Amino acid sequence: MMKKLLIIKLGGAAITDKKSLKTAKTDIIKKIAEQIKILHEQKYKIIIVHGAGSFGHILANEYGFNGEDNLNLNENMGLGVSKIRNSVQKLNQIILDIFDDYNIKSYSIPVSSNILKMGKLDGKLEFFNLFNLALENNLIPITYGDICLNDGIEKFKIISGDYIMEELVKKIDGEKYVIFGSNVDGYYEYNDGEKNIIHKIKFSEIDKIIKNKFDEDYIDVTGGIKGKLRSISNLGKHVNQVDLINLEKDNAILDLIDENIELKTTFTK
Ligand code: IP8
Repeated sequence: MMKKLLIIKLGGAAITDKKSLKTAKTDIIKKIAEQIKILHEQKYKIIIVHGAGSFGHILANEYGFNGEDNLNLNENMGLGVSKIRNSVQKLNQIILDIFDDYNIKSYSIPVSSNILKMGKLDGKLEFFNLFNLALENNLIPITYGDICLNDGIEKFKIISGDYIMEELVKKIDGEKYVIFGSNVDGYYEYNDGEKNIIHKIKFSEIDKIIKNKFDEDYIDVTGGIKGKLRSISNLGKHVNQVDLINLEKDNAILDLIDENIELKTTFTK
């Protein structure tokens, strides 16, 4: 039987300590590696996209890449681009090294090796073929939120892992299962001071939720949970289901695949 392609986002908050510059949660990354290894052995095709966490957002803020259009270019920004790119590459290397310890066949594909066209990844790019080719050869492509050179008014642009997820889902063929891993048990709201996980949300309801109040992480230059919900809403145009789970929990990915997980948010048509 053909196995689905799993496209898994490792959220920055799950794999790094977002408050502490360049601090990876290696224990969590090891837990994830264990599960990826098992799923790959079970013949799932897998693409990994990881966030930048404290290797990207803190520096991005410091150098003025705050989510607004970066039209007011100053000399410092070039230095920022260099430092941010270096730093997210370092996080990628930490993940690759841990995956390597588990003999996971990963293949790193950084988006910053592409020129963006008007702030977007160009659909015609060989870039996406690399993912297909890696998958065909039983490798696990791994990419991440990054800072890229841009052919447009803005010279540099931060590309979030969530946006990459959207593009991958559009451009990679086959049946896909999309998983967003975070450090929370799902999407939650506070009712009378109590935190409540919303277990099921329709893609069509997301716009309404975005207009409501929710937790916003101020150092997240790519929009925090709001940006994530927007991406999930866009993904709803291409897939039937997206699951949001807590990667800090042991075996969260395996339990989700085995339909043996209680706390999660499932987004559906
Ligand atoms: O953590 C952001 O990617 P994200 C990338 O997936 C940078 O939103 C460089 C801040």
